[in-house]
Amino acid sequence: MNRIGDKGQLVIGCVLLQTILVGDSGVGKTSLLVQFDQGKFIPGSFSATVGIGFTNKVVTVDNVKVKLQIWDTAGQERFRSVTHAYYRDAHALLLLYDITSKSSFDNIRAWLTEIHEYAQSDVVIMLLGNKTDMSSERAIRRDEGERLAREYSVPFMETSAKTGVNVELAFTAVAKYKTVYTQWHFNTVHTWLL
Ligand SMILES: Nc1nc2c(ncn2[C@@H]2O[C@H](COP(=O)(O)OP(=O)(O)OP(=O)(O)O)[C@@H](O)[C@H]2O)c(=O)[nH]1
Ligand SMILES: [Mg+2]
Repeated sequence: MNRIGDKGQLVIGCVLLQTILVGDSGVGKTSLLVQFDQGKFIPGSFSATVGIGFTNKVVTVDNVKVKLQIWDTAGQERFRSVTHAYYRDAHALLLLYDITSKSSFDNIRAWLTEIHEYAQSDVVIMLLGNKTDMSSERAIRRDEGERLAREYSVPFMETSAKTGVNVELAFTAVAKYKTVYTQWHFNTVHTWLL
């Protein structure tokens, strides 16, 4: 899938990036994906994901087309064994907590233990504190999220699936971290199929 990039360079190939959304039930994984995919937020009653769902979305990162195949997992404990099966093939992982829920933040360490057990060692992990629009109910300060992310050497962002703040940025950031490319020739970018 070769094409000419916007700076006139030849772009070769297309990268497939398998990305997985994980975190406690109710933190906003499905909402984040809907906001990223369709640019909308559906308010109202919470409908927990059953099993797993997936969405494809193509983003362009530094002139490289990246096809994100995003798996939206169920946070509920009873679906955990289904989710484990998907960790192994994931290149990138978005781990969410809800800034208004201390328990969802406290559970991040357990999620990271699980990730290290089941995922590939080179998986790119990004920690996201979601629901920043609910500032009056905030239970976890931004710097607490930053500190935890630093402890595990993972990038961190606060997002809102409702307003869309940082949603696109979070997905393109993981694509950027994981997209492998080299300046192959003076004006040629070469990409690998992951
Ligand atoms: N205000 C606000 N509400 C949100 C946000 N993200 C999600 N919600 C709400 O939080 C509830 C749970 O959101 P979901 O996206 O279904 O949560 P989930 O993480 O997919 O939950 P499981 O599928 O059970 O794992 C819903 O009522 C959403 O409307 C956000 O950024 N801001
Ligand atoms: Mg869900």
